[in-house]
Amino acid sequence: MNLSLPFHVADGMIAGHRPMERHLRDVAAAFADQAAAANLAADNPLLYYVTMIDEHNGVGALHYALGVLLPGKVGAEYYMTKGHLHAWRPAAEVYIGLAGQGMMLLEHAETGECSTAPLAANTVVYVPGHMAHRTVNTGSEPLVYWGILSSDAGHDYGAVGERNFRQVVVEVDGQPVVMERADFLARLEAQR
Ligand code: S6P
Ligand code: ZN
Repeated sequence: MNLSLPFHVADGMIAGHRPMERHLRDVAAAFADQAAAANLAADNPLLYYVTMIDEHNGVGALHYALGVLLPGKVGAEYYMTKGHLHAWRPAAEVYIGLAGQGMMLLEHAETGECSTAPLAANTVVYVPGHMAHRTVNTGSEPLVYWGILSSDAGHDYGAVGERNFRQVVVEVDGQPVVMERADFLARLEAQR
């Protein structure tokens, strides 16, 4: 049993473990600007990779994952993760930022209440249970972070896949801005 694992902040790799990669086409449906996503589909750039350590299981055990979200945008919307709820809704999670600059979008599964939290080097974020969570890279360097959660949490991508998040993080005049998706879509429509 591995109780100690060396990892490298510089590239977000854990020795002896192969990360799971997500490319644009895996996440394309989540981006508001579908025309911009379609333009990038042929290149299908890598958006992020995650190494999940899920070898410890049972009551009280923890899973933990090292994520690397690359810098970039689809239209004006920053690169982001698919986002998910935990299958066991009450399960919370702690994110520890190691490098880069970004934020998390949080949205309550039942009440729809939205909040944002900065996630960056030297920042820790507590994600309460019942909150869908998505990571967004608003900087120019890779955003590297640990996520630590109960081994019983599980990942549920279904609800987020259907509803998406109510808010988007987009670049306006060179700055990251959190906006209602509906307002951003109206802006896009007005520009066409
Ligand atoms: C695991 C933790 C993260 C995410 C990673 C990718 O519970 O929340 O490691 O898996 O940020 O996001 P997603 O939504 O594609 O799993
Ligand atoms: Zn999670």
